[in-house]
Amino acid sequence: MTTADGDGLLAALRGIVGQSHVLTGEDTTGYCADWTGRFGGPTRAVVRPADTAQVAAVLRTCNDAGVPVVPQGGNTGLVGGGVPRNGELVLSLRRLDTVGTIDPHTPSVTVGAGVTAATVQRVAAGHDLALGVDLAARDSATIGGMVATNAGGIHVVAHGSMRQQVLGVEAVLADGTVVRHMTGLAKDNAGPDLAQLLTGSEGILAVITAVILRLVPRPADTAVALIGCDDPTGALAVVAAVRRVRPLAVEVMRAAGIAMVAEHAGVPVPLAPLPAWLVLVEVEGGPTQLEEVVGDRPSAVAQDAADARRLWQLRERHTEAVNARGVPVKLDVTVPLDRLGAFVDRLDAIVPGAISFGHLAEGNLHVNLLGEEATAANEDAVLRLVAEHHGSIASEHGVGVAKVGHLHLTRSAGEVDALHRIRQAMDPAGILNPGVVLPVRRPDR
Ligand code: 2HG
Ligand code: ZN
Repeated sequence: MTTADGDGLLAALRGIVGQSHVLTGEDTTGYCADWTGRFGGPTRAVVRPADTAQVAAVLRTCNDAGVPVVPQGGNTGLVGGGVPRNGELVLSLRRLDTVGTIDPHTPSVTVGAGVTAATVQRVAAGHDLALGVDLAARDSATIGGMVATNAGGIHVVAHGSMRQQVLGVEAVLADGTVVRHMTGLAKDNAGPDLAQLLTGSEGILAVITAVILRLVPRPADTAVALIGCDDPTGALAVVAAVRRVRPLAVEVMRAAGIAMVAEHAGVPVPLAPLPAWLVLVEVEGGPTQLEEVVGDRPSAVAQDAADARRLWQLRERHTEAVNARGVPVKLDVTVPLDRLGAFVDRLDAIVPGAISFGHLAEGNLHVNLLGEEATAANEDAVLRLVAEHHGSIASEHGVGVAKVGHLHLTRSAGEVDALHRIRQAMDPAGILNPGVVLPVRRPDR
């Protein structure tokens, strides 16, 4: 059997995963574009393995044939790291959806890469536990993709990003070698940590097939409030106040974004007049926990669960409201909190129409450029502004293909070179997600 030609390759892949799990032509549509419509391209085929052994066989076959592969989870990424660009094979991990039993002692669960965040939350809730990371795309985002991109979301202030949740990993290298470290031990320092190396590696070092996730206690009660502020300084005062209780989420929005969501989704805004800055806080405990946080600021404190959901919708429906206005340029950045005000002043001068919102406690702003402002020149100007303010150009969505050209603003030449060397060692033929995170290096380098 030769796999160098397309037909031979597809026949070999069908032999591994079965006829119906190698998709071609129109059947690949849902796998070829990202959620915003900004990134994507054709694929020669989408391959849907059922288990780790099949992932290994698919990768071995592709490696031998020199065929590039894009690993894909729930396809909720926003930087073009999980969709084909130029005919690459898509390796969909969604069928790896096994959920193991929960370990109640070191609260944790073993899951396949294709299990969604919402499924883990549901299973964990049955044991009064929760996954420490939660995000708006919970119903589609898969654990493999969330680990591969080190997803953050709304509870980072309480539990950290995916990096802090990973206790073990199973992955397949480009040549089909399966590597496992699935002890799930709370302490385990026997050498460099493979799980941490792969967390945030965006599919360029290996394909994650399973992980052990730490689980956190599920809070018995939570309280939610929307708080109005005049400016970033006022918003940061809320962050300082909420850190004195037990914060679960500290989210920021601005008047233009809230007005856009209210109009798009028909969600009522409980504050009038609309403040320039709005902070949505969720804390552990009852509404009394919020008294000092709210102080005498304009606020709406949720009276019941339905109220809380409505307030959260104002935040979580930003992404779809932005999308309804056209294809955005999304800039997911971190700015040190002590420079947030200065950064925002300059940002507003460069892109006055931008919709920015995000995870305030970490200084993570999602700057969405729309319409005439969605240009490469504005993207470049904003990312340079972030670097000038000592921030990161990739906060929680990853580098993908979107920010490869700007990586040098955040990572030193020495770091980038080290990453190239690690990649070269783990995937010598360079078949895994070429062009993502790092620019493609020619073989003679
Ligand atoms: C969020 O926090 C997501 O809602 C998406 O990270 C951000 O749409 C965006 O720009
Ligand atoms: Zn976010």
